[in-house]
Amino acid sequence: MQDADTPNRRLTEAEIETFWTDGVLFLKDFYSTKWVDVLRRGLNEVCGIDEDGAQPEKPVFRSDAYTWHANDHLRDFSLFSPTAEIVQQVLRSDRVNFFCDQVFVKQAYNAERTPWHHDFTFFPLAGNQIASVWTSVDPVRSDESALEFVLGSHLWPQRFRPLGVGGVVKSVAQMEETPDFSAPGADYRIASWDMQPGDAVIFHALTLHGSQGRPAGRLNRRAIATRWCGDDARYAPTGKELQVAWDHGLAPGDPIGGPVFPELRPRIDEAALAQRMKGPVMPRPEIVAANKALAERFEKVRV
Ligand SMILES: O=C(O)CCC(=O)C(=O)O
Repeated sequence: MQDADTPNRRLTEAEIETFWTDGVLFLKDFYSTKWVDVLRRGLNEVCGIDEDGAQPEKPVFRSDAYTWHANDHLRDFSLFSPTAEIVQQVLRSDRVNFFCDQVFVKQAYNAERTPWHHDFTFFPLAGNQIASVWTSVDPVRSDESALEFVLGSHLWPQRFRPLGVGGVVKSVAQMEETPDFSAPGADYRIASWDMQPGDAVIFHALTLHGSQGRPAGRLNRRAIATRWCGDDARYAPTGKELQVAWDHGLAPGDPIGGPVFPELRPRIDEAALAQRMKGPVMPRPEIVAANKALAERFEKVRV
């Protein structure tokens, strides 16, 4: 199996401290053009985008998770780019497991905002060493379609209600509604960066974030977030969070690991990845059906 690429430099202690103080760290020129290219191909394939073709008449906001199981470009980007190693540094973790990828493609002229949220309440996970790395293969500006972060919010005690497509609540726990942190008069420290392809942001799973829409006249914004677990992360499902349709064999409280959430640091778990390296691994239909039934059952008990 190939080795993962090494990051172009080590993070300084001050940068790692910034991550733990602000909940987010901007990484200029983190991905080489090789990885931007691999990612662009993967996102185009997964989202059916033809770069030379006409823009869609009805622009959409596409969000798909766990695409690395079926798409080889996104598998390679997730497993073999320098991401796991930078996560290991930031999380000050011995071990790093890949949890999943999630693609976020705002097609041209899609003015839809990604609402403020923190990822933690969407994940079937517990722990403090959980982070995401977000990057876009298209330039983004801080005043449109780049992610915006509420600095320091990962240290707040609140857990805000996770809302999925159509306003469906993605948790069974009682949680408060997320305020509009960018409303006029709201007084929060909000940070966002103009980003070029290759730039990335790494942020804590509890850091509140969102993004503005892609205004008319700009092309697609093709982005991905890869999600990562460090030493203290545990599997902690309640039934409604980002569901997993692959057989991972984990029980609540188990450390993250195995073929679905492979360990990549300190070394790549080759045995766990053997099947995926042979070819796509599709979701198990019976697990998809069981997840759907579980979510519907919870839907009836609205929180
Ligand atoms: O790209 C976006 O608009 C949203 C990304 C996001 O919320 C995330 O990565 O958690």
